[in-house]
Amino acid sequence: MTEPLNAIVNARLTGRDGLHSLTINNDRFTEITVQTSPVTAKANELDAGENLVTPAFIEPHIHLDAALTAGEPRWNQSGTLFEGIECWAERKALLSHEDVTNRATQTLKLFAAHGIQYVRTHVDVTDPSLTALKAMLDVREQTASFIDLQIVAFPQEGIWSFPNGRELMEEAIRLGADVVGGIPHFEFTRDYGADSVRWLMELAHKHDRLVDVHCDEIDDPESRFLEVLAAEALRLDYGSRVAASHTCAMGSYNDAYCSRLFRLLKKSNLRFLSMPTENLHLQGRFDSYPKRRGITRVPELLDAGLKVAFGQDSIRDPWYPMGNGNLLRTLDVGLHACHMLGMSRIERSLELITDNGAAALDLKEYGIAPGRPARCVVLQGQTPYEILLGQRPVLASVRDGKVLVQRAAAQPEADLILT
Ligand code: 17E
Ligand code: FE2
Repeated sequence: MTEPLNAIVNARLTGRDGLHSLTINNDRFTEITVQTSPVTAKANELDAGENLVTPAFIEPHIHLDAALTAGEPRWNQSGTLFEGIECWAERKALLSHEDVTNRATQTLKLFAAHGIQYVRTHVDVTDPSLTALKAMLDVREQTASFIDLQIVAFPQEGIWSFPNGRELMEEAIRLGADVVGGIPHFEFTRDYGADSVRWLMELAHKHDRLVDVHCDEIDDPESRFLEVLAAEALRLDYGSRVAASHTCAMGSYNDAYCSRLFRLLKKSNLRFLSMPTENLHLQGRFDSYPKRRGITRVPELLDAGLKVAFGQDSIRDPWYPMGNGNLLRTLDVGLHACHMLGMSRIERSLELITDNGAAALDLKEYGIAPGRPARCVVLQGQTPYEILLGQRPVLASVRDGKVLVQRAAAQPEADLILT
């Protein structure tokens, strides 16, 4: 580990003009001062090189227990969510503690190399041995120096539709899961789905846990569990602690229903997580043409004042064979898929992988401000537009005043020999 930094100099910050110095003391930012001109970095100062510096990236939705298992024991050929769940059930039967800890740790290191310092992972608890959950609790401890990890007790095969589903969820919470999950659209019936949402909200409320439900990840416009989740969040005054993940069906709802729904969503103040690369791949599979994108109404939710963040969901697993840990790639695809390449959207787009993720994860001490933990990333570019165009990996990731990751600037143009 390197010496602690005293400052980061020559930094651009979103929403402020000019260059800034961020001073650091005892792992925390102490002051942000405007520079009149670029300065030479002194010993124990990091030179941001006039690039944009943002809070550390957040991966708000990933399945680390399944990461890096694509093709084992077979490939998902149809590309549907449902075949993915079948492939995963076969792979799940082969899990061991080391298998899960190795793949999860490898993936978290890849994320850290891309400036991610906060991760929420779903872990399948529809397994009587809870092997993956127990392994992930160890991973949470072993990787704490470089990642803050939240663990969701995720019932992949249902709470109502899997033997002892409720007991397994309760046991996962007892063992130390941070977040209560759910999957109402996969339960056998609508009643099971709605009952499971009401039950999981009570469980979370009783044990003072966060909530993150895989909600309506299907192109069926009749899949309306989001309204149940939002109504429960409102009733329990719990909205800022509840995230609705995927909500793909909202891309298929009619506008009249959405108009009614949005009134409730605003009142309940739920958080939203959208996984654009994943759902472009998994959804629309039962359509001929025109084919739906299968992505929730991201710009409309943002314009309604709700917090939406993007996540990767998968990294080379039974649902999605791609993924490289670079959230800028996810952001780029998401902005395309959601018709969000207007410049005013691009300028605010980094919020989708930083501040909005912090709201979804209910992080208490996030952001670049005096008194907050000195955690940030130095990006390759001066503006969000430049950063999106390049999608180059972070130049540095700083955690609690120490440099966690540093790499040389990529200059692809310099490698080109034009004749
Ligand atoms: N499980 C699920 O239900 N949905 C997904 N998108 C993934 C796992 C990756
Ligand atoms: Fe997911």
